[in-house]
Amino acid sequence: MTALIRWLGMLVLACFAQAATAADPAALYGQHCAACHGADRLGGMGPALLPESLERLRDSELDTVLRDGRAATQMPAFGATLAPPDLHGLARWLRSAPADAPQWSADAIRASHVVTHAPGTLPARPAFSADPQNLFVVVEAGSHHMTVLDGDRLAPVHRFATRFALHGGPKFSRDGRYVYMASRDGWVSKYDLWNLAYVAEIRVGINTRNVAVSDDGRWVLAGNTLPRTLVLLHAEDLSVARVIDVRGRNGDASRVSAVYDAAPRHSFIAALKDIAEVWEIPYADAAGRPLASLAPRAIVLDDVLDDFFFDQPYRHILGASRGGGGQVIDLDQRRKVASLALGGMPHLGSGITWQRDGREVMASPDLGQGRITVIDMQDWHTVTTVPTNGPGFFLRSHERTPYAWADAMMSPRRDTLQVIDKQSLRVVGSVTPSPGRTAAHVEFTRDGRYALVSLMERDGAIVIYDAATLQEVKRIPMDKPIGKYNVFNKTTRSAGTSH
Ligand code: DHE
Repeated sequence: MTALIRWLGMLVLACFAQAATAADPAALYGQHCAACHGADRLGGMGPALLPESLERLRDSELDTVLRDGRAATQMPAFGATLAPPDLHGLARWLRSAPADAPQWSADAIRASHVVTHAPGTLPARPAFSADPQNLFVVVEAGSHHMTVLDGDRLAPVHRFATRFALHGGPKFSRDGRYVYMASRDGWVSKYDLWNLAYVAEIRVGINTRNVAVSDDGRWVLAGNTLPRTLVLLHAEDLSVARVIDVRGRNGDASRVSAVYDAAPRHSFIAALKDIAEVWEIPYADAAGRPLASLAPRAIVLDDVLDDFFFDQPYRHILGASRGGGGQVIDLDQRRKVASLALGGMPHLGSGITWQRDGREVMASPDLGQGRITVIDMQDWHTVTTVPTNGPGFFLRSHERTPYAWADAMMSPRRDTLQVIDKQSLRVVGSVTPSPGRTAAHVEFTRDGRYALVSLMERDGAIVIYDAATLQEVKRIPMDKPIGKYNVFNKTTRSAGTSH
C-alpha cells in the first residue's frame, strides 16, 4: 500500500514537473510560427491559425501536423525541436480565440492586392491545342494544387500550386478563359486558362465561403464568415469595388453561407447564416443594362435557410429551414410560396434537375441518411425517396446520360458510388474505384460520354468511367482530388451539375 502511495505521489510529481516545464504557448508561437503564419495569426506564407481556420482539423490531425510537418509544403516538423507537452500546449492555444477580435479592413484587403498580368497583356487565344470548352480543372486538396485536364484526350495539360484549402466550386468567365477560385482563408485568385498563368489575387477576408462571378463578366462577389462581409471586386483585375457589412434589418451581423450568380436574373444571391434573410444584389436591369449601384435587397423569411437550391430559371429557392422542414421562396414575389416535406438533413446545395414523364424533377442527397429525395418542381411534392448505401454529399448527372451518380462518402460504403436511373428512380448499378477508399464527386465530359470520379485520397486519382457501360476507362493519379469542373457544363449551366 505504502509503495503504491509513493508511486502515485511520484506520478503526480512527474506530471506536475512536466506541466511546470511546458513553455508559454504564446511565446512558442512567436518564436516558431509567427514568421510564416503572421504575428496576428491571420496567415502569411502559411495559412491563418485561428479557431475558425482550424475547425475542420481534428485534434489528432493538428498534433500530427505540428509534430511531423506537412509533406510537400513549407510546414516543418517540430517533433524534434519541441517536447510533447509544448506541442500539446501550442495546439490547444491555437484553438483559443485571440484576445482582440481579428480585423480585416478594406485597407488590408487593398494592401493584399497583386496583379501579375495586367488586363490585355496576355494573348487572347489558348496556348495549347485542346478544346478550351472541354477542359476540366481539378482541385487537389492534398498538396493544394489544381490540375487542368483535357476532356477529349482525358490527360493533364498543366498543374499549378493554389492557395491553401480551396473550397466551393471555382467559377468560370462566360467564355471559359478565366477561372476564379476562393480559399478558405480568404484569398481570391483569377487564373487565365488559355495562358496557364495567374492574373491577379487578393485577400478578401480571414475566413471565406466562396465566390460568384456575374454573368456579364464585370463583377466577382466573395462571401465571408470572418469578418461578416461581402466583398465586391472588379472581375477584370480583382481590385476592390465595395466592402458590404452584412447586417440584417434589426442591425444584427451575419456570416455569409454562400454567394451565387443568378444569371437569368442579372443578380447575385447571398445566403446568410445567422439571420432570417436572403439578399439579392442586382447588377443589371431586366434588359441586361449594367446598373451603376449594386445595392442589396433583403427578402425577409420566417426562418434561417441552411442549405438551398435554385431552379434552372433562378425564380425559386428550395431551402432547408433551420427549424426543420423546407420552404420554397419565390424571388419575384419575394416571399415563401410553399412548404417542402423534407426530413433528415437534405443537401439541397447538391441538387440536380431533369425531365421525367414530362415534368421537371429535382433530386438531392441527404447528409444524415442513405437516400436521395426527388421533388416535383411544379407542385413541390416529394415524388419518392431512393434508398442508397449511406449518407452522401454529391449528386451529379448530365443532359445526355440517363443516370444520376450518388456517393455515400459519409458512411462505411464511402468507396462506392451508386448509379440511379432518372426515369425508373431505381439504383441500376454501382462502381467501386478502390475498395475501402473514399470516392465521390462526379463531373461529366462536355458530351456526357465519360464520368470522372474523385478517389479522394493522398495517393488518389481521377477515375474515368464510360457513362453508359460503367466500365473504367482510365485513372489519372492525383493528390487527394476533391471537386472537378468542366468548362462547358459550368458555363452553359448544365442541369446535371452545380453552377
Ligand atoms: Fe463544401 C461546395 C458548404 C464541407 C467540398 N460547399 C460548397 C458550397 C457550399 C458548401 C455552400 C457551394 C459553393 C459554391 O458553389 O461555390 N461545405 C460546405 C459546408 O458548410 C461544409 C459542410 C462545412 C464547411 O466546413 O464548410 C462543407 N465541402 C465540405 C467538405 O468537407 C468537402 C467534401 C471537402 C473540402 O474540400 O472541404 C467539401 N464543397 C465541396 C466541393 C464543392 C463544395 C467539392 C463544389 C461542388 C461543386 O461541384 O460545385
